[in-house]
Amino acid sequence: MLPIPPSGHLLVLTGAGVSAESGIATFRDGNGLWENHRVEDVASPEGWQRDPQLVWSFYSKRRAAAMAASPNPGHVALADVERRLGDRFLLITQNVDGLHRRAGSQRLIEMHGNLFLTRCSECSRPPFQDRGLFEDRLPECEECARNGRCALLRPHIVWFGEALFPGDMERVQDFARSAGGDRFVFLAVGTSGVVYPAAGLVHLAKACGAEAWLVNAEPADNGSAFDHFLRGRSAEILPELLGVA
Ligand code: BV8
Repeated sequence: MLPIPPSGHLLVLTGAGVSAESGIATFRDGNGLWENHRVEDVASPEGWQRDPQLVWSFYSKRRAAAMAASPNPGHVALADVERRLGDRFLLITQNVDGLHRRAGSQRLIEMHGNLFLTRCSECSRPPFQDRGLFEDRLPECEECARNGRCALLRPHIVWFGEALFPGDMERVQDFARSAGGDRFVFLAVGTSGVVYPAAGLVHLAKACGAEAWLVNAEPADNGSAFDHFLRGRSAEILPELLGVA
């Protein structure tokens, strides 16, 4: 089990590997390719400008896959330990599939957005819940249409080359700084450690006194920054590691 005494803090970062055992493909499974497109090309403002229908097809397929998936024991274990630690726990995920929330996680930051939120690419209307599938048509903003403008709706996702949502990283920094006094554990699970700023969080946590653990099926790009590495499947390791088996 992770050494988290009653007064300790736990900061968790998850990546696509946590959802793999729910049947959701990871980014590097196909060597970062999706239907022969580089993910970075589809999940980017340039890709959106170049071919918005391809982008909506990419996200529609992932929406459908996420709707058909269920949380696995790794997601459930993280929701359970949150109930035990309360405000001494924070989960930040790179995943956009919504499975942490469906497993019951509430102290959760979806740093790269969520597949089931859509927003206007032009106006400032807030993102809204959307389970639509747009494989062969492009959704348009009704509010812009009412004002005589034509604007496309887009997934509320942080694409490569886009800034994270305001406040998300600050919330993580505040948590890490508040955690530094007592036993503070940083746990990264199911991530290749390739994408920034997520892959830099281990350095932030360690600068605040954290002991860093990595649970992953293979060594990660930023693996040398961790104090402990448990190689294996998150759905199997997390329940035992978090003492909720
Ligand atoms: C920004 C939404 C600045 C899309 C995503 C060069 C060097 C360093 C950085 C950069 C660089 N060039 C560009 C950058 C910046 C760039 C970046 O990091 N690029 C990478 C490719 C080098 N970052 C950005 O652009 C970020 N923004 O920097 O903004 C800025 C500031 C101000 C103003 C303007 C701009 C934004 C990054 C966000 C991109 N969006 N997601 C979508 O999901 O459709 S990232 C995308 O990759 C997903 O969120 C995914 O989660 C994430 C990371 O991948 P992983 O989660 O780690 O998944 P992966 O498949 O790689 O690995 C899975 C791991 O699990 C594997 O290791 C596998 O072994 C393991 N595994 C598998 N099964 C299991 C398992 N482990 C345990 N159990 C299992 N069962």
